[in-house]
Amino acid sequence: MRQNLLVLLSLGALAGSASSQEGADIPAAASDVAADAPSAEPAPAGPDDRPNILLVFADDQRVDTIGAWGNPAIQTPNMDRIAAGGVSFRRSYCMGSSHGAVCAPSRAMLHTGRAYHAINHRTMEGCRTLGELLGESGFQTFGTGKWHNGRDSFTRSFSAGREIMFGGMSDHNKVPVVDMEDDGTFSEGRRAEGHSSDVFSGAAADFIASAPEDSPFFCYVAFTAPHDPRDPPLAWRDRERPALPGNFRAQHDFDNGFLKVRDEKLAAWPRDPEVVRDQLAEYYGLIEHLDDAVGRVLAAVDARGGDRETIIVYAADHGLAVGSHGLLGKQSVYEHSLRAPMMISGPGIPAGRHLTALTYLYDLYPTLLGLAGVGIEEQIHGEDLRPLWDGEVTQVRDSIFLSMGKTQRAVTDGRFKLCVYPKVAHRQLFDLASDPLETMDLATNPAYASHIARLEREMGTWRRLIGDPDPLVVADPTELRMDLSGAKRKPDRWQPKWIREKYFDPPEKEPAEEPAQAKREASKTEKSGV
Ligand SMILES: [Ca+2]
Repeated sequence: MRQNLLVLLSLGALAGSASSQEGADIPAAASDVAADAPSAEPAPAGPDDRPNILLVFADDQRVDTIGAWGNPAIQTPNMDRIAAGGVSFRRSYCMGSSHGAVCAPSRAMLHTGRAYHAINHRTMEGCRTLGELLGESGFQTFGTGKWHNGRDSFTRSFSAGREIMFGGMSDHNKVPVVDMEDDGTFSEGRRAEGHSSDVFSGAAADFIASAPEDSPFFCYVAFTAPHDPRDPPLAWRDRERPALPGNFRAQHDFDNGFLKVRDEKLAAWPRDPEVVRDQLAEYYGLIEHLDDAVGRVLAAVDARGGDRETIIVYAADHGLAVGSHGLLGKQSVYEHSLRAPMMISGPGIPAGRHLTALTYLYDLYPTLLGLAGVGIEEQIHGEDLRPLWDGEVTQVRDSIFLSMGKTQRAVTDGRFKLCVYPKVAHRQLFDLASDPLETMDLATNPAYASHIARLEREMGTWRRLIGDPDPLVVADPTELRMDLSGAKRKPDRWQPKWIREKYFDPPEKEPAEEPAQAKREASKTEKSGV
C-alpha cells in the first residue's frame, strides 16, 4: 500500500505492542530505536546558504476557507499569495486523535512525522522533533504561539521563544503567555497585550527582523485562530454572513461518541440556521484577521532582503464543522473536520500548482527536513512530498486512515470513504467524487458491497501498521440515535462576555470574576486538555 512498507511494518509492529491506554508512552522498543539513532547530519562546512523555513500554523481552520482555494465569500490575500507562489496540497489530512482535544495529537504528529498512536503527545518523549533536528543541523530555531505538547519538548525544539502559550486555548484577548529565557527556562506567566493573532505575528516578525544572517532560521508561529472563542476584533466581526454549508443539519444523525464535547456546546440543539450563519461570520472574520496577521509575518520576510530565500509553509492542525452534519467541532472523521489547508512555497517549488495526492500534515516533517538537507534516522510514517511537485510520482500513498477516540474510524482511497462507528455498530460509505459533502450514505446499498469489502481490508492493513488498539466491533453497542434538543449547555471559561450573552442562556447566578492573576491563568490553561 505504500513504498516503504518495511519501515512502516517495523514501526507498526512496535506500536502494536503499546499499551492500549490513550496517550500511552511510546513502547520501550521504539524508544530504544530513537535513542540509538545517530544524531542529525552535522552543519555543512563553509557558508550555510540553505533557505530559511517559516512554518505558519493555524488552529481549527476548515479546508474551504481560503479565497484562492475557491471560496469567494472570504478574503485571504496573504494565504492566497502563498498559494500563488507555491504548491497547494488540496487533499491533506490530520489522522485524528485519541480524544476530543484533537490539537495536541495533531501537533505531535507534525513535529515528529509519526501517527499519533506511536507518540506520547503530551511530551513527544522518545521522538526527535522537527525543530530539534533543524537546530542541530545549524538552523536558528524560534517558536511562538500555541504549544500543546509540554514544556520540555518546546525546549528541545527551539533555542529561542517568545509569547508562548502552553495549552489548548484561551480568550483571544487574554492570552496567558511566557517567554523562553536564554538558559532554556521560562519566564513567569503574564497576560499578552492585544489579540492573539497580533501578539504571535508580532513576535514572529520581530524574530525574523533581528535573526542573524550567517545561518538560516526556522521560525514556527502557531496561531490560536481560528479556534474558538470566535472573537475577532470588532472591525472583522462586522461582515456579511456566509451561506450555510451544503451539508448543514440541525443535529447529527447518530451518536458518534463526541456529540457532547465542549466544542459542540457553543450553540443550542437543534442547530438554528441563523445562529450557525452568525458563528460562521465570526469564524470567517477570525480567519480574515488571521490572514492580516500572516501578512505582517510575510512582510518581515520580504523586508530582510539579502540572498537567502525562505521556504514558507502554511498549514492548520485540522478542520472544523461549524454547522456541517449538525456538528460544530472537529471531533469527527468527516472531510470538513480532518482535512485542513496545507501549502508550501520556496526555492525550487513550483508556483501556483494544486495537487490532489493524498497527504497527511505529518508529511511536512520529512519534507522540510529533506529540503534542509537533514537526514532522518527515525522510523516515521510521514512521506517526503518533494517527489510530488517534482513530478517523479503522482501519489505517496494509496489511502488515508482516520480515527477519533475509540468511536470513529474511516479510510478513503480518495474516491470512496468507509466510516465505522463501533460503539453504535454503524457504518457509512460515501462516494467523494459525486458527494464531496458526505450527505448520501451508500453503506446499505448492495451495489457498493465490493467497495466496502476493499476498504475494510485497507482499514485493517492500516490498523495493523500503526497499532490501532481499539476494536471495530463491540459486544454491547449502544443506542444509535441521540436527540440533544434542549440539552443544557454552559459556556466554558474562555468565552468572552458578548459570546456568552449571544449564544448561551443567562446563568442562574452571575459567574465569579475570572482570577486576575495571570500566572494562575497560565497554569490553568496549560493543564487543560482542550
Ligand atoms: Ca486545533
